[in-house]
Amino acid sequence: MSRIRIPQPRPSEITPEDVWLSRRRWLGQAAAMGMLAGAGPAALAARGPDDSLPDLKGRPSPSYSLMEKPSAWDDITGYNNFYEFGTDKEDPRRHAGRMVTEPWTVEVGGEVLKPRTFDIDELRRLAPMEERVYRLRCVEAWSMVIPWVGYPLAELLRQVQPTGNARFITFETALQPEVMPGVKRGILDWPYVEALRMDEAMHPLTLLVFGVYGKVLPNQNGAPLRLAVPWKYGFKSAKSIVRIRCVEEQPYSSWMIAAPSEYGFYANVNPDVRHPRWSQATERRIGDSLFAPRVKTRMFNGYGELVAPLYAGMDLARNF
Ligand SMILES: Nc1nc2c(c(=O)[nH]1)N[C@H]1C(S)=C(S)[C@@H](COP(=O)(O)O)O[C@H]1N2
Ligand SMILES: [Mo]
Repeated sequence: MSRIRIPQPRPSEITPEDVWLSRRRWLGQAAAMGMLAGAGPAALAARGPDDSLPDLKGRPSPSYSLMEKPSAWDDITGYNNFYEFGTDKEDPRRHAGRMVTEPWTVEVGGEVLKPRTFDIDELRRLAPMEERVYRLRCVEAWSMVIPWVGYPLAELLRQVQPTGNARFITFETALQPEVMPGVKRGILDWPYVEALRMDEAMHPLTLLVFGVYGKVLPNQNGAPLRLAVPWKYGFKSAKSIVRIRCVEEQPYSSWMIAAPSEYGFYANVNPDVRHPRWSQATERRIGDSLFAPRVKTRMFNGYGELVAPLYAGMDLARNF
């Protein structure tokens, strides 16, 4: 574990200049509208979070947050990709309520010194919860701004102590075919599996997420725990995780198996590398008016100052 060097950004490096600019502009607007009193992104939702969900608050983490207005609760929880429940954006909200999320355990093993199965309550108490506003950029060229609640995945990995052989890590997600109409229809090689390189998994931006907007995750967003890896296309951020394994060889993810020419192992957001069937140069911001211009997609989804060193010397067109 100590062999893995975790980049520790200085505060001045954390937020690119244009984000700082939008932060100042946004603060000005928010102050003018009297919105700052309530503080926290939850106070800014067009329509607030669902009161029936239990609270899960996190300490705001400004150094890792975009200072942009979060997308509406309704978009974040009503326009989803969770193929186990179907391929329409409305399917997850319609069907995911039937997923059983209690009891829930996560088995962590493979190349680790202390393999262990954690109960979800144990995981919720493992480290202090933070609230981080991240951009989620889907490979389908749309994006949202989401206030996640969680802590760095590195906190969990510290507990199990990856061995020197651990070069990659896989995330296997829930498989409940009786309540998952998408699983019955094929589509992907189930269970949904994603993977990262070990240094990506240990990076302080890689968040293990338990909540959104100050509430525990709704099922359609990957309850009870999922990843948020904000510099990569959204499909890398596996939902409803049940098993984590540290491994030696580069694994195959479900999407790589389904369409190897379209979905690579790295899947770093990159405006210069086309998906074979569409450009990745711009994105549609969910919630914008139909007449709003598309937004330019940024290298590493705007997180380049933090993560570009991970890929020094790599050809990112080949390693897409
Ligand atoms: N288990 C699982 N995880 C998944 C997916 C999925 O289909 N199944 N879809 C991925 C994709 S393509 C995206 S864009 C994000 C969407 O997360 P959200 O619906 O919470 O915005 O989840 C990712 N995680
Ligand atoms: Mo996606």
